[in-house]
Amino acid sequence: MSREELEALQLERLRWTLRHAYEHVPMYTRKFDEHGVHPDDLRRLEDLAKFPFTTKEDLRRNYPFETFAVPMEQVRRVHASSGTTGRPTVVGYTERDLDVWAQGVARVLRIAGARPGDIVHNAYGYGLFTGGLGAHTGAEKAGLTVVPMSGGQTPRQVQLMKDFGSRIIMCTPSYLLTILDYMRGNGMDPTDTPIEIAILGAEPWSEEVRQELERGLGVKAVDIYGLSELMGPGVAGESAEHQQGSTVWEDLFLPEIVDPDRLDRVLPDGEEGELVFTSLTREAMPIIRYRTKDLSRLLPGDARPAMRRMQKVRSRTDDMIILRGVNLFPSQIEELALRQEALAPQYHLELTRPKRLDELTVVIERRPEFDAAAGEACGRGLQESIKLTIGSSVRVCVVEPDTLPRSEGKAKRVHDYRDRDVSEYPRHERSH
Ligand code: DLL
Repeated sequence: MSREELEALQLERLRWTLRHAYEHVPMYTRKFDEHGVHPDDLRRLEDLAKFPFTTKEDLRRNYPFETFAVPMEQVRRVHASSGTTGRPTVVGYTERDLDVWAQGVARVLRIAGARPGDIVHNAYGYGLFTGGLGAHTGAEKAGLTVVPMSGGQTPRQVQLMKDFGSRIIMCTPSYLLTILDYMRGNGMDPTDTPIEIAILGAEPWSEEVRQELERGLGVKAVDIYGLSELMGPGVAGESAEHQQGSTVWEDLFLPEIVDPDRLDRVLPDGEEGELVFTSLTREAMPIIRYRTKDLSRLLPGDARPAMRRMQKVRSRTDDMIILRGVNLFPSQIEELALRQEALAPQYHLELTRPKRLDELTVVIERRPEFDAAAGEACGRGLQESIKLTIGSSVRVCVVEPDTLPRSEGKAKRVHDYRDRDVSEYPRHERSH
């Protein structure tokens, strides 16, 4: 499809989506009316900028099913986000929505290099989280064989991927680090598995982690992006040939980049800002201009020239730590840490407020092949490089190998103790 043909299709689908949302979801009727817009006001794709945004808060307020645009007898499945604070957000799918979702993931598998006969080891968590079932149905749709492992039970995962000859693994990048670590720690050669391709997502991961995993396991690691509010994994996927950001399935989702501080401003391609998506085919739960909080930029297509790519998401607007006036993102620290040869990609960021000022401690493991002195030296190196490149003074606490908890799904990197009493701080924080 040429870009012109794609845009014509987008316009037609967008018109349908706006009308469907306005006519069947009271939340959208209200929002459009309050905003003084009507679906008929959309004449060109650019007119979408006139329509109001949708936020996670909007979805929470309409918990559980008020955002559904079809009667319940047409809803075949629901998923929900983890909802660490307050109510989860619920997502519904019609039969056709489930089919489109599977297609989205199947396309990701295809540009990642999957071919008929491949066995897919699926270690995304099954359940309300969209990762497990999303990857599962996508792999089936792509005509592959799925092993529905879910997360956890690492020794068994390793055994079965070897026994079954799985060529592809799908899991979070932090869980693949856990698998790599487990193999190294148990005297196995991590390159001695049948896995050739790892399709990783659900959390930010740096180029440094990509290299660590590719070298450590002898695989090609590509990105898969998505979020439950839009459907789940498979909104975009990265080509194994280029490894330069994920192609957005623009016939299914319309991406925009907006200035996170001035939301009325849609930014041109190439500029960094907050990703905003509008669904183009969803029946059960159309979503209009959903603010993802993910920071990215739109780039020209590579593997599928008519469709734009999104730069790999390294941070979210709500991940940003403001440390004594300096803004920093966990991903920046990860990148700097992995340039220190004796430091491992297992780390926590701890925020405390011992006196009245915020402090940040990077708690990071030493790699087992280095001694304590080398670890300490690299810890000092990391502290200096953070000061130099980000401008913040932080503490770095290098801990023994294999002492931080390992991730089986999405890793929790930032631990915020600022509102806690000092007596509740982790032990190494109390002495300062
Ligand atoms: O994490 C869906 C998913 C499952 C994507 C499996 C890929 C693989 P949620 O739990 O709703 O859905 O979380 C969505 O996770 O807004 C991003 O902040 C983050 N995220 C997802 N994929 C990536 C990625 C799933 N490839 C939120 N890189 C999103 C960076 C990602 N962040």
